[in-house]
Amino acid sequence: MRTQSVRWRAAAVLASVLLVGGVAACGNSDTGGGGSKDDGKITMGFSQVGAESGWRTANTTSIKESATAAGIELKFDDAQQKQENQIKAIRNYIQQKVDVIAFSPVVESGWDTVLKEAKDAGIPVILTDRSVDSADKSLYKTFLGSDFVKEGRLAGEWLVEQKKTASGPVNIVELQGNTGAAPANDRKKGFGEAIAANPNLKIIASQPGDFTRAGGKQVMEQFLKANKQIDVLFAHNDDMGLGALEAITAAGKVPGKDITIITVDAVKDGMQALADGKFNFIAECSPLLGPQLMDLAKKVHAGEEVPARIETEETTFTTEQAKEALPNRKY
Ligand code: GYE
Repeated sequence: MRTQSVRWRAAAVLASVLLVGGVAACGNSDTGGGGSKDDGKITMGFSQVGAESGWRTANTTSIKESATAAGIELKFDDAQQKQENQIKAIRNYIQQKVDVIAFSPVVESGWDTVLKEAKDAGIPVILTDRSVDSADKSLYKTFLGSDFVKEGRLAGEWLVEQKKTASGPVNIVELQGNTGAAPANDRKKGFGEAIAANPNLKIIASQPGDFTRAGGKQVMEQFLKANKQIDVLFAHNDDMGLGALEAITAAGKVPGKDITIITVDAVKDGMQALADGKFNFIAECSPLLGPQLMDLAKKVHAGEEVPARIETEETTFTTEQAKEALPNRKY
């Protein structure tokens, strides 16, 4: 008897889930073409920046795993750091009438047209990791990601504190992320604002290294050739910092001692370099955005209001803190 009633209840629950799912799907197609399938399953089209860094790899894994866990069907495209590929992928998703489009825009500008196309098709868009500079905020539902200005500021404030007794100029070189990317623009801004507190701190060279190890190595080699005295490197991510380590060592200098190295992200390899004393400070940027993204997709699909901006919680690490955190680091 007991098993029977349990079974009956399970069947009732299943029926109501299917019903709610069906209604949600119909509701969505009423809004103008998104979510044409009536199977109650949410389909997300996701356009990823690329595979340029350890951060990105961890972010992709988080998104794929969370989609599976949330029962969301994921269509995934790697844009290889090219905006044109992202626009193509988004147009494909519109054509396929996915329920939700999510993407991490490689650069900040130039999205209005394609975002308008998605809006006209009734498909909600969620920005994740990086944002766009569109004036029309109705073109997307929400932006989930870090405060990159804050990361740059935290990096700069740490340096100001370290160099507060410096009596002469402190020469800083900066490895930027890819040109036009939100984290490159914002980290530069935050860092610059913070170090303005001490006029001895001067950025003597600043170039994009595209967030890659190869880019970081190559640009650091140029910096070392062109500048006799480099005291500090600020790299917009761990990978560029890791690439720069090779160039610094090859130039006969000791990273972390002859040159103070500050980075952003705190992926495992970066944290190891910090624990080993090759890096000196990292401002964390979490790539584990998948669970929150899937949750938002469900809410947006169900027509629920979501906050326009959701910020990731983050911290900073010194060498001692990296040693402590490393054993439990997930990415
Ligand atoms: O810091 C970098 C990656 O957009 C926050 O992109 C992300 C950045 C991250 O390539 O490593």
